[in-house]
Amino acid sequence: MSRLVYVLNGPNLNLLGKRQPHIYGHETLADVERDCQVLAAELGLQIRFHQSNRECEIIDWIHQARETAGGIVINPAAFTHTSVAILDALNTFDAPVIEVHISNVHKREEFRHRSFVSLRADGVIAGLGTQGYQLALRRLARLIDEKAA
Ligand code: CA2
Repeated sequence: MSRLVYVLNGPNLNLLGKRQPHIYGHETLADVERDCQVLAAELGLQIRFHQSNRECEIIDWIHQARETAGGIVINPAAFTHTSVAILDALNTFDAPVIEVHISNVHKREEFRHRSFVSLRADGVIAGLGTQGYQLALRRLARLIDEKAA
């Protein structure tokens, strides 16, 4: 299986570390990307790290991943709770998907408790801060290794 992993981030996550640090912490998305790249190299993964405020762009990256990737880590941000289109796109992807949320969505407003993406995700990480991305990459590396064995 391909060792290429897409790490996809939804709307407003470009503001990470710049607003609401009490909820999302002090790390910027550039910090998260750097940490993911370092870990990916250790795990023998290659990553494509993207963020968009546009649903269609996220869907296009999922379509690209269908052709090339062995897994997807996705924090769909607010699209988590609204987007059947992202769920449909993920349902066309045959390899593992891990959903990540920096905050514990279950401790927050009721509308954040429902996730369309969780209907497809093989695993969900919430409330572990930005470390959740690294844990998701470790899990994907394990799944890819197991499949290759
Ligand atoms: O906890 C998460 O990772 C979320 O996916 C973040 C989304 C939110 O809509 C989800 O319910 C949970 C919001 C992302 C917005 O990110 C910001 C970061 C810093 C400042 C402002 C927004």
